[in-house]
Amino acid sequence: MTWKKYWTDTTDDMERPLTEHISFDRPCYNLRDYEMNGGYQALRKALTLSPENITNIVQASDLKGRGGAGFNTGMKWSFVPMNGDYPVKYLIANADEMEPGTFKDRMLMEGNPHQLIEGMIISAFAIQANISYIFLRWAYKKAGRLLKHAMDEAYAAGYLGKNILGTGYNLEMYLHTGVGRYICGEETALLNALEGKRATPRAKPPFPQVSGLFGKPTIVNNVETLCNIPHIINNGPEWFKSLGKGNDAGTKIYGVSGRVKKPGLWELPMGVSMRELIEDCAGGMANGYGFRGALPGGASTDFLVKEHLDISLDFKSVAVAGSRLGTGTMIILDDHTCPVGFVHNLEHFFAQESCGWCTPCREGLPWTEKILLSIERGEGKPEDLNLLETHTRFLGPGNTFCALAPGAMEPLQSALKYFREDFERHIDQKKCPWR
Ligand code: L3W
Repeated sequence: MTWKKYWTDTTDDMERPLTEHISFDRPCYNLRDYEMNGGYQALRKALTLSPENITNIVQASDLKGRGGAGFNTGMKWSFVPMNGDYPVKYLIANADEMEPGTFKDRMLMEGNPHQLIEGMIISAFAIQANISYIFLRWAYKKAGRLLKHAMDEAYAAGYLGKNILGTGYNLEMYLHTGVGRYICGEETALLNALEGKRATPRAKPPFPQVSGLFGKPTIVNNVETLCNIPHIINNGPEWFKSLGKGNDAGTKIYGVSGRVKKPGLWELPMGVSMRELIEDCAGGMANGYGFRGALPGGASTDFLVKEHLDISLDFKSVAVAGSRLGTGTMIILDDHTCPVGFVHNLEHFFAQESCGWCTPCREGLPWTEKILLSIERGEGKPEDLNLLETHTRFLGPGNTFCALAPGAMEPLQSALKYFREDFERHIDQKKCPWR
């Protein structure tokens, strides 16, 4: 599958800074194309500003992390000690995109690799890091080739390496490919993997901003987050805020997958409604299929259902509705798909991807998966539903080392809430009603 099939170019005149130059006809792979479109002007401007000034601009823009958690980017940068006691610091692009249903960062890296590189150089300058890494998902081979080519071009043009554009600022950039584990998307597991250790999460605090890679101050940001930085520097924080519709600033690359007419990715104002995304962009449900629910931000978020169709897809509104915006790439549950089988499939993924470090996650996820499989096969018992609910609490926030298991419990706990009668029918009829 290639993202191109799933990307729809819309024709209205809305500003789409992240994808403006991502086009099938005229790809923006090379430095020359990128510069012709105004590329690296933001870096030139940033290098005339003080690092603190850049952090303040980013903080004022209200850019929030696009990897799933929505933490304020400028605030995160502001935690990095800048008093000269830490000469070694690192900037890392988290390109380990493995959240089910999520392929937005792949489009950004394959469609316009220099945009990420420019965002990284500005971000590294803001925290005065001299070493940066792109931690790339192993399966993203094409993105890897294009990024490597773009990095070589950036080195040759003096945007990377020693004495960047004659300013005295030095930055090395390395492309590091993971080996295909979901847990490496968790920032501290990523740091361990990069150090050559087993990819298990670390306790937080200390946060990576003060003690990260090799114990040095480190910023880890998602690809989409970093791609926004050149545009914020070029156009200012007020412009960025004006792009958003509701509670949040900027645009967002939203996605829809599942049985809709046109699955895809779209760059839209932060805060479009779920209805606009599903009906206007994705063309509504495929013929013969009805909408039952959606996981708004990849698999590790709670279901939203019909009554939520008019909510804004911003961090706060989705949280008020009982879920999380996550990565903003929605997976639709249709009325021909068994919700128990759907959730079992997700829990199978999470159980397989548990790093095994903490007991609740290592033991609880396979147990959860087993119960769901027995219900799906018609072998479930009435008391299994209470047991599953107990699991959602024991594997919930505060009981595990990282967000993997609590995230895995989100689709389950909300399925038990919204589709409970489906679970009960499996148990009563001793078979899956969809088979
Ligand atoms: C300093 C504090 N820093 C938080 C920083 C922290 C990190 C960022 C977010 O998980 C979620 C997860 C997935 N002082 C701080 C602080 N920070 N408090 O802010 O941290 P956190 O802990 O809120 O989230 P996280 O552990 O990074 C991210 C969910 O996103 N997800 C997305 C997954 C996406 C992929 C992918 O393929 N790209 O895997 C989907 O829903 O489940 O809950 O930098 O250091 N007091």
